[in-house]
Amino acid sequence: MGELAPDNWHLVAGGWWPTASPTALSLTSGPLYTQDSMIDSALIPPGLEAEALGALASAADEAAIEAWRVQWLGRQDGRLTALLRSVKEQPVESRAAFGAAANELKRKLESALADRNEAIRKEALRELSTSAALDVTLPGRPQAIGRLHPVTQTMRDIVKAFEEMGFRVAEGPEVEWDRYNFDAARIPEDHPARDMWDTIWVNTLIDGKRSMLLRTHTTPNQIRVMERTPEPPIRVIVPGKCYRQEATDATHEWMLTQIEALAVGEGVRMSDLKGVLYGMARKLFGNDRKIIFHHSYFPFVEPGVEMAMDCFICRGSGSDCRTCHGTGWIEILGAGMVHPEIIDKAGYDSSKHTGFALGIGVERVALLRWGIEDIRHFYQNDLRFLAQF
Ligand code: FA5
Repeated sequence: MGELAPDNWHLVAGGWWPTASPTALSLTSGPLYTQDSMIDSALIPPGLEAEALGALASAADEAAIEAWRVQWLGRQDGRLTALLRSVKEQPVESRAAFGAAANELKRKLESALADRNEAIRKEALRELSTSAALDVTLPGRPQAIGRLHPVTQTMRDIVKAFEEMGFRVAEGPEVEWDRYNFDAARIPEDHPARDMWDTIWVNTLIDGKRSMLLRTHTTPNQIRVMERTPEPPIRVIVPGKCYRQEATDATHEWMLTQIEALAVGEGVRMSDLKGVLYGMARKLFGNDRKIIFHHSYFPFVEPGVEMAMDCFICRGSGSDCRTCHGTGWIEILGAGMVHPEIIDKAGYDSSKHTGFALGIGVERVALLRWGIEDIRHFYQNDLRFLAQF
């Protein structure tokens, strides 16, 4: 379109439109009129359709197409919208024909817009598949789904077994005071029993003394729980990590997980302790595994026992099995009746209240469950090992 108005046309919404004069309608037709168009060029400015379609064809991306849509079909200021609005200004005798022609043009432009959008989308996909050498028809890569560490799984199963027997769960600190880890458990300084736990100390002196350590067992939580409980009954378990300066081997790690269990009340007996241990073992291993109790010494219980299960590697035969060190058994926990002195120190009356306590090694239980021959696999973070559980 030129700057000067052709005869009988006026400027509407950025384009030239026939004037409302009936004579004008018969006078307009021109070189821009497209042969295949069904749109009457006597009513709609010649070249308008060609101009719109030409602009659409040269819109090369989604943003340009959107700009075109707003310019031509936009509800507010679209050129075609303005054309349609101008229908009511047309003389009555040509109004219907004008409206039909304008609507026909609108339909054409909308259809051309849809085609152009589709063409651009296909072109983008084609480009992506060649330029990025991406085969969009390939199935997606499966996502690796994480899972709980086998020691965590085992810990949760033991906790659940105890919860089903009426125990509640408590927590205690991993960095512990000497007096909870040892003194309150009847292991004073220079007591030979301290050698049973090769301790990792925190390098902080209080009154010139090492007083803080990484707890060597979960037993200090027996004391912490009793301190917080004015009156028995108590039925509690305390799971958590412990640390020892160990020379590691197939069944010993320097970091281990224990679950402490404590039951205090009137008339609690050794047979209750054995009942709880059999209950737990049956839940975790079924009825087939063999269990053995040995007498053992722990300063905080009297009497004390250790519970072991038949070795899954040598099937209990011993010989030169490196997992059970030839004994045929793998020890999984220490236990016993809470020492009366500890009951009394907690403010209870040991002539009335008795209790049992036990400390399970969770990694050992996990070894037995899955027949793993070396405890050190657990913390080497080798996914080929961990992904099996
Ligand atoms: C104790 O730690 C006592 N506190 C247990 C106890 C609690 C006895 C309450 C009586 C009453 P012991 O050092 O034996 O005991 O350890 C208990 C269990 O932890 C062992 O049976 C074993 O299963 C596990 N365990 C001990 N040391 C290690 C280690 N280095 N690596 C892996 N597991 C271990």
